[in-house]
Amino acid sequence: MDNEFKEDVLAGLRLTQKALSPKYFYDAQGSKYFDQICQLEEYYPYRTELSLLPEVARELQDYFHQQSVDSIQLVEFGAGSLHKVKPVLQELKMVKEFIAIDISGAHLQAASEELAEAFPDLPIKAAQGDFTKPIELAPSDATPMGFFPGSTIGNFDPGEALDFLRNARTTLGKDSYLLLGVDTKKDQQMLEDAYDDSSNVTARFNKNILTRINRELNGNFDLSQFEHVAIYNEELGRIEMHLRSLVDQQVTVAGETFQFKQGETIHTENSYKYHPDEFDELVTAAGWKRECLWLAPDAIFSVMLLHSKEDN
Ligand code: AVI
Repeated sequence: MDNEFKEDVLAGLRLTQKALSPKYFYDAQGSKYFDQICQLEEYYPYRTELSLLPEVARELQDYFHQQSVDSIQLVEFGAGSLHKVKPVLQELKMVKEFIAIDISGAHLQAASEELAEAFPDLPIKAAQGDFTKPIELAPSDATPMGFFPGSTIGNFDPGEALDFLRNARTTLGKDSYLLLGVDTKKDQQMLEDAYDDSSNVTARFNKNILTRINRELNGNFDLSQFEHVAIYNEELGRIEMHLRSLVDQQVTVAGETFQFKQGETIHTENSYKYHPDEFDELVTAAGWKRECLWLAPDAIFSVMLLHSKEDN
């Protein structure tokens, strides 16, 4: 992991448009900052999706009854803190087992133990793994349903999102379902405020990647010489986060020196926003079919149920 982090960071800083992968935001401090972001007034996706989920789960219960599905094997991808699955489990009584997959094993283990206290009768399994690749699930008689909330799919480029959807179909198999949270296109100011909040929590979250590089890769980034930038790229339909150098400067990481011009940026994250119909093109191309769509008031967030009917 250390070596992969080092190679990825060095390769990213050698690019003409310097870039770092957003997956490296989430060290212990970065995960804490992300939890703080979720509590911000400006960051609407977290609370909006959370308030939609009880209704979604109640309607799913009726939908599955109509489909004669009476038991579900629920599989959460990139499970993290397991906040979003609680309202689903509370309402969707036909879930017979829950499997949480995440790259960070330690965080997931603690969250699963807490979940087990709230749902003592539910078999819960925490599996450490890269959920973006196909995974072998333990055989089950229950109908598999994947769960990928939070619009984390928006942090993938459309090509990567398509790969994720295809791989999820392979993992979940024939006649499976996928419940997805997808953030929508909306007023530009609302989007930019969500990623550049007035308390500067997102700025600290973004800059923390430099602190991590300093600590783990013997870097000497001076955080006061970089500013957080979040802009909506309308053409590509995505929020872009960058760290912009305030001066001409040079920075050393793992013994290699990098030059920065004043105003030059490191691109740290994309967060794509999709109209439901636009997202449907990815869904169809990946072999899924959208069965249900839930929109929050003013269509500021969407949750959708996908179904794969045919064999993979
Ligand atoms: C995790 N992911 C869905 C968040 C998002 O909204 O793209 C990450 C984030 N970045 C800045 N604020 C939140």
